[in-house]
Formats: sequence, structure tokens, C-alpha cells
Amino acid sequence: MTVKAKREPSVLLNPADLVTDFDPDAGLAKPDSTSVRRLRDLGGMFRDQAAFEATCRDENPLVYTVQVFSPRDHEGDLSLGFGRLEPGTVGDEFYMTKGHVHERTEMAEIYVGLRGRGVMLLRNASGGHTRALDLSAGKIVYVPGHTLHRTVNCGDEALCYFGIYPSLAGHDYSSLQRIGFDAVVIRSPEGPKVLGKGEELAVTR
Ligand code: PAN
Ligand code: ZN
Repeated sequence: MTVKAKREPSVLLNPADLVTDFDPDAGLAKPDSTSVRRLRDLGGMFRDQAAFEATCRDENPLVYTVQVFSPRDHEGDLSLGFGRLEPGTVGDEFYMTKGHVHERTEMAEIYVGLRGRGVMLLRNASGGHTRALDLSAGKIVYVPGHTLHRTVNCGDEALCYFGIYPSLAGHDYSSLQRIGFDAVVIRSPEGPKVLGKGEELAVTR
């Protein structure tokens, strides 16, 4: 019996959808979608609730923008998220993303630091302690599947990066509320510090 080779659908129907310009500072020229997070979207995530409320009282500053390039979202496809995280703090804690685990938890992601000074917090979704890795310009961080991930801007300029992930990965923010990160990144006179349960954590570079 002969088995016919399965015909793959052509993906090059519209090549114009498969290419975009980008700028490491400003992002993508032709994003397929854009989302903006302001400080009030991050309620309950900073350790100093009084400082959070004081900062939000009169204004609602921009914290980060994510532009997604996702030409196709079938099994096997990839998407790219360009993140731009503004500099700032709530109390002494640096601005950060919400953080999530992928809905398809087994799916990994690769982050590429483009500009600025940043840290990624990673935590196994089944527990264990949070780890801190350098995500400054010129760094690449591999986020394995089953891992909560958050980016933190610990510099004085915007932190810009790419995250490249399977298009079907999805974002689960509810596990974050259950598990969270047991570490914060704070400004100190000696420079940025990552504090785990009361003790300073080393940043893997
Ligand atoms: C990134 C993130 C981006 C924003 O593209 O979505 O850094 O972080 P939150 O989604 O946690 O708000 C990514 O990890 N995508 O999978
Ligand atoms: Zn992700």
C-alpha cells in the first residue's frame, strides 16, 4: 500500500504579512495587535500598597506596551511580542509586567534583551523559589515550559525586549494570583537588589 505524503498548506499567500520593520526603541512598524498596561492595571502586585495608592491617586502612568507580530496562529506557528517597559518605581519597587504562565504550560519562550537594564523573574509553576536572570540589552533568556515569567525594568531608561513563543501558547494570569513570585526587585543606594524571602538573591548573568 502506498501512503500519500500529506500536503502542507502554503503559508506564503501574502508575503507582505510575513515581514515588518522594527526599531529596538519604538518597536514594530506593523504590529498585528498592541496592548497597553497602566499602573492601575497592576493593582495588588506591588508590595507597598500605600505607595501604589498614592501613585495612582492623581494619575495612571503608562507602565508597559506590548506589540505582537503574529502572522499565523496554527499549531507550530510562532509569535513575537515586543515589550517596552517604562522606567519607574512604586515605593522602592521597580516597574514590572504582570507576569504569567502559558495556558499551554509546556510551551517555552525565548526572550531577547534589546535596550536598557532589566531582570526576568522565573518561577516553576508547581512551586520552588523564584530565580532572577539578567535581561539587559544583549542578553538572551530561555524560559522553559511550566514557568511563571515576569520582566522588571531596574534601570533609568526604557527596557525593550522581544519574547518569541508558540502562537498557541496563550497567557494565564490567574495562576499568578495563586502562586505569585516570592521575590521583588527594589532600588537601593547600592543599586538594584532582588529580595527573596528577606534575603538578597543573586542575578544570574
Ligand atoms: C510577553 C509578555 C509581555 C507582557 O510577550 O506578554 O512581556 O507581560 P504580561 O503578559 O505578563 O503582561 C510574553 O511572555 N508572551 O508570552
Ligand atoms: Zn510568555
